[in-house]
Amino acid sequence: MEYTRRKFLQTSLGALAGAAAGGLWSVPGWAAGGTKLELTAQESRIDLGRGPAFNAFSFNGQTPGPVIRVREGQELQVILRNRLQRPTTIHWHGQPVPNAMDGVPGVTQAAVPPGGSFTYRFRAHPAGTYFYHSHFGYQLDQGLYGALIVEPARPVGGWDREEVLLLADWVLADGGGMAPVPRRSPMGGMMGGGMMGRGRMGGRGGRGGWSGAPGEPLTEPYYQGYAVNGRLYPHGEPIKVKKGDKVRLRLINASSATTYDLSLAGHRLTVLALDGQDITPKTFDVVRLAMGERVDVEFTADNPGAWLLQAYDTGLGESGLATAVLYQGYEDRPPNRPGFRPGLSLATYWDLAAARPVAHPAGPPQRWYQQVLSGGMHSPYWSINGRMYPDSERLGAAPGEKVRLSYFNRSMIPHPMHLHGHFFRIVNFALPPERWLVKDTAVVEPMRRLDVEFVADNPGLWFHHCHNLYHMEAGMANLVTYAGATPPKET
Ligand SMILES: [Cu+2]
Repeated sequence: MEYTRRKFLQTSLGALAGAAAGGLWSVPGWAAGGTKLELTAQESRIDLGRGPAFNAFSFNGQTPGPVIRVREGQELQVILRNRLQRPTTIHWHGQPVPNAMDGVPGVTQAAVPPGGSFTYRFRAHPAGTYFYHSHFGYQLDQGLYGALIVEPARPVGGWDREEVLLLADWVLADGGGMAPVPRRSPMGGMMGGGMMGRGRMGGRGGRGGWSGAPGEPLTEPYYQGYAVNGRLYPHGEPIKVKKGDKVRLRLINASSATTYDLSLAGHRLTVLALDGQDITPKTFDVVRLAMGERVDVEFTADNPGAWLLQAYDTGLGESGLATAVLYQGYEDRPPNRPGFRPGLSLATYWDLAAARPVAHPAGPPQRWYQQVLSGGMHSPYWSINGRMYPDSERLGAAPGEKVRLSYFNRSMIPHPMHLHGHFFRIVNFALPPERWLVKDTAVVEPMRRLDVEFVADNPGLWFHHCHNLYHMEAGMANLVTYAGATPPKET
């Protein structure tokens, strides 16, 4: 998805002149004013460019679905039409939408039945990089997701081009992530995990082969490909640059069970934003994205050549996640791979701070919940405080209260914990609270503790869960509740 500064100016001028934005954003169904569109969830033939084509799910016939771009403060209206043979919903990951628009079946709405439709309506706020995805069953691992970009109310320039890169793990078989393919054993959770070690330790495809007893949750599959914007390397669109260009990449990890450590050969990456929220820019060799996280980075095209932006350890070359960055005059050269070697700098939460002071109430929290994350050993189930959704606890909050969650990861793999409807701050005693990172998804590393705090400012019943889809479906979820909030009646 190419998006140049010139195009941006044209669009801004067009909007000033009151012209329809249709066409400029490459969003089918985009109406005048740029706030209304339709997303049809349907079964589609998926061709990632390599490997067999197979049947999985799409929005409007494409996976990822169309990039939705909206201006901060504008109302976004999306009509979801369900042409699947099972229920579905859409969740607006990271956007603090009104509770009824949050898209969690059985919590904020009744799932949209086959043949049915539902209109999502909310004011896009705040600006940043987000995504949307089905929150029903395993549909996230079957192709139902797309990018949601909220442009700042006042345009911020400074980039010659901008690319949205949506990263996804794939099983190349009918049904996608639900296909009857070899899966990691629950013990595999001990070994493989979400980041380093994946692929290499697992062995692709052949080994493992665990399939649960009937009625037990699925464990994660051995993925067969890692796509950037729905294409496997080298079949994707390369990023074409000219010497001197300043390039912004909006990286979105829509994967169900894969964390990426990304590096761009010949360049370093300057991190601009995490989960859509600006940070004080800082430059690294490697940038990590867990499931559900978004990272905005920029680089200056000052090293002409053909280069790969690549994820470590999803496999090298054609088996891994990669996309080419080609300078003018180097379009036909084979791209150089990044050298993953000891001593590279890796962006962690502890190296980064909010770009501007963001008010955070001082003093002790009014509510403080311990959240012990465990499971995966000899069992396909995952839990918080030993309980599995829907039989999990409810974390009560009242409007205006400051709530702290202390995560203790008592397992050997990381869990990217995601809270709906709110941003939280990552507690970091090395920084004053107003500079703590503002995020909606935070990775709790194996056998470690991580604390977050949020202000209860969006009443409702909110899902809180691990964004590894297979952990979520295996119980690792609970609810934040405000007094009086009740789930919708199932139809
Ligand atoms: Cu998890």
